[in-house]
Amino acid sequence: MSLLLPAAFAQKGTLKREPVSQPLIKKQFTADPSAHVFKGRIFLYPSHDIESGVAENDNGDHFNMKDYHVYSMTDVEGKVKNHGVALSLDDIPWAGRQLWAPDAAYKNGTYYLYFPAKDKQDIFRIGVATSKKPQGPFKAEAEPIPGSYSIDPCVFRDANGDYYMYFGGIWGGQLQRWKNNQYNSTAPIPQPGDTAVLPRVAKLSADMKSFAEPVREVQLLDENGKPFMENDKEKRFFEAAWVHYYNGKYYFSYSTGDSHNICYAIGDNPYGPFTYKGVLLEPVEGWTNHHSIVFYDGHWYLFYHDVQISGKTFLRNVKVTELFYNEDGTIRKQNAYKN
Ligand code: FUB
Repeated sequence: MSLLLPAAFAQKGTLKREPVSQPLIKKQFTADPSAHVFKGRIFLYPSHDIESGVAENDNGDHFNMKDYHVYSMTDVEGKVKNHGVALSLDDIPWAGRQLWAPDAAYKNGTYYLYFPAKDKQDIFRIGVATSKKPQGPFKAEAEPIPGSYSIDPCVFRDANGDYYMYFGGIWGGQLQRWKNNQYNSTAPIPQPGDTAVLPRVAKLSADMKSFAEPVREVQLLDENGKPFMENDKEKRFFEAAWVHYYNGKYYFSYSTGDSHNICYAIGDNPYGPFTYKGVLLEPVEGWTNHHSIVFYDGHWYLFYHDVQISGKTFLRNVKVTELFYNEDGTIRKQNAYKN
């Protein structure tokens, strides 16, 4: 099979240090990997990065993705299967542009793909599409999820069968424009001295296609139980929420965006409060840092991305490394590079 990538991209290695792991997928650019175990396999729901010719800016307009592919594997060191196009922008009636980081969930024989896209008014909304197979193809609903906004949905299934969607991202993700679930197109990006913008959460309704309750802020607190300020750039929420459960606790992890960490906080229930515990993945090569955490075959894995293949911040490649906990439930910090 011929390589889909131009040879220059496939050969260019830009990392200044040696990475701990190699790209999982080399024939397409992939990012924001949401991993789930379905039917005994790891399924990956990544963004599909492309070179669209849009100039880079702080709004992220250059992340101009037009479809999703789903991947799966039985072994993190084995073959990764590309299941082909799972959903295209052209098949989403309400969407205008920019298919950003998706997630997936399963309930009662149906698989759900959740995805952010700008609507025809250029406002980010979150859509849902369904399939009888984890790899799709998925059929999008005619409208976005009512009351949804911003980017980076993460759907978490609690042990009692309730599902929660976490979402939000500041700057180009537009989260700063939403206060009390009302939109203000002129709201500025957060400034030093402002209280940090909080991620959002809502329980999903039984049909998985709407919110069962008003969207609320996720309470994210610093080590001293205080809200983060925008000045706390190394620790405050920016985008890329992910929630997992380990040993009786809920772990809320996220990217700090312009300081490029993946941090995590621990809470006692799906709404939090979540108290900051530290960095779990240090900055990777490239501007964005976005991850997921999944338990498979007796091991915990951290999926993430960097730009090892292309050297370009909007042409990323997905990777995986094992994740380890300390005895007290904290997570051992991952360095994406060998020391
Ligand atoms: O892939 C587009 C955006 O970049 C994602 O939605 C963010 O989390 C960042 O990774």
